[in-house]
Amino acid sequence: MVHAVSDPSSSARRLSEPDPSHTLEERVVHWYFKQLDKNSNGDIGKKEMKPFKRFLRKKSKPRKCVKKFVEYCDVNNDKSISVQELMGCLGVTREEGKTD
Ligand SMILES: [Ca+2]
Ligand SMILES: [Ca+2]
Repeated sequence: MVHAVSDPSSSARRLSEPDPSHTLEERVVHWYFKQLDKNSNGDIGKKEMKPFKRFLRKKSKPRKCVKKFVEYCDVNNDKSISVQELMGCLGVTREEGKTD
């Protein structure tokens, strides 16, 4: 008897496996981004930023810093935060050859 060579478990597992090239921080930011991006359009808009601001307020003492922080995050000034911008402002960037 000849068996068909197929292993459904291996292909199913591949999807759920995290990308090994991503650092833990990157995965956390990606996860956090997904939580904030309620309409899944790949950007954190003004309304979606509210929980993030709340989180920042807990972390930082002077309130005006929160506004500055979001402005600082929004590199291209489109009033929404992309996952790259979020990673950048949280310090989770992998710029090769940059030691600072
Ligand atoms: Ca969104
Ligand atoms: Ca932006």
